[in-house]
Amino acid sequence: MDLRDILGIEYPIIQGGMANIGTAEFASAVSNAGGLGQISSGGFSCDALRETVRKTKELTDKPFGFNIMLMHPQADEIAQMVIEEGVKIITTGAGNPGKYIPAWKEAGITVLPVIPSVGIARRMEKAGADALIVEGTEAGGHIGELTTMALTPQVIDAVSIPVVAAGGIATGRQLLAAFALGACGVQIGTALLTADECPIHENYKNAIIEAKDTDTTVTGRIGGVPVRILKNKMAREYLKREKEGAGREELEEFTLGSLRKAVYDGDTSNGSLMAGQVAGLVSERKPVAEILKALMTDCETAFKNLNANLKF
Ligand code: TUI
Repeated sequence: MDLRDILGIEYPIIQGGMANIGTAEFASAVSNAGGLGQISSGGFSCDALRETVRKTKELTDKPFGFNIMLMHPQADEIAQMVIEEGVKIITTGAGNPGKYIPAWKEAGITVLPVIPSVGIARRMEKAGADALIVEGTEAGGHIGELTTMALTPQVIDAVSIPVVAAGGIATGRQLLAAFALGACGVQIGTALLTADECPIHENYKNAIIEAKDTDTTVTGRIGGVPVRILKNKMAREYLKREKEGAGREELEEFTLGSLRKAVYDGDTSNGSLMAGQVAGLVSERKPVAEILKALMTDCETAFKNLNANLKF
């Protein structure tokens, strides 16, 4: 099944639901460019998100998604609000959306949980998910243990619903690789952070552009929730607190508060600059439409090169 047919979009590319970043303006820019833009719930109140849904509908007549971050303190209210506002596509992250799926399906919503392992994939299929987004540990933000390369084919073998690959995808070559693994499309985040329409602070964009392959680290592996961010003073401070035995709640608050500092204030020392391992591949500022187009044309070129070079 082609992701374009499942979601009614031009390119098989979903914008990841990045906390504090998926505004009406950004999500609609991605949708207007032919991908699936997504409103992100992380960092916003339920009331603000209701307005965001209404505004996004004004800014695009194309399909768009709504990502529910399940650790959101208002997750229950948001899960109901999206039904009331007529959202058509929901993705979820950072938890198990099983209890909400029956009501969403009743409302005719297409549901794509983001999952980090085969066990959760199986549970989501049973719960009625329409497709899955398999996210590898290369991704930015809250992550699981397995890589996209290892996880994607194992989930595809375990379920019979379509699978989208996420984590570690920023180029046409990686898009092709995702298709080679059996995915029907991709979700990208880091590759969109430097887009002209992306609402993060210029300093955050510059940090992504300057990042090299080894510049991300994972906080929260010991005492909190694992989150991939760019290495900086904040990351060192977090890892130190974690080693000293800080509690999960303190660490979570530390991360989410710091994300705001990165996104809004451009504080690259004390902010939590969530980014995937592909930050080292992201080196240009471009409009969203150019990023998506380049992914597709580079994927096609890579495919032709494969045909020319791969002999059996
Ligand atoms: O959710 C994400 N990425 C995120 S959420 C986020 S906001 C945040 N900031 C600080 C701390 C915590 C959250 C930033 N980035 N990606 C999808 C994702 N989902 N990754 C991992 C999971 C996941 C984990 C456990 C999905 C399901 C799950 O199920 C556990 C269960 O209940 O069985």
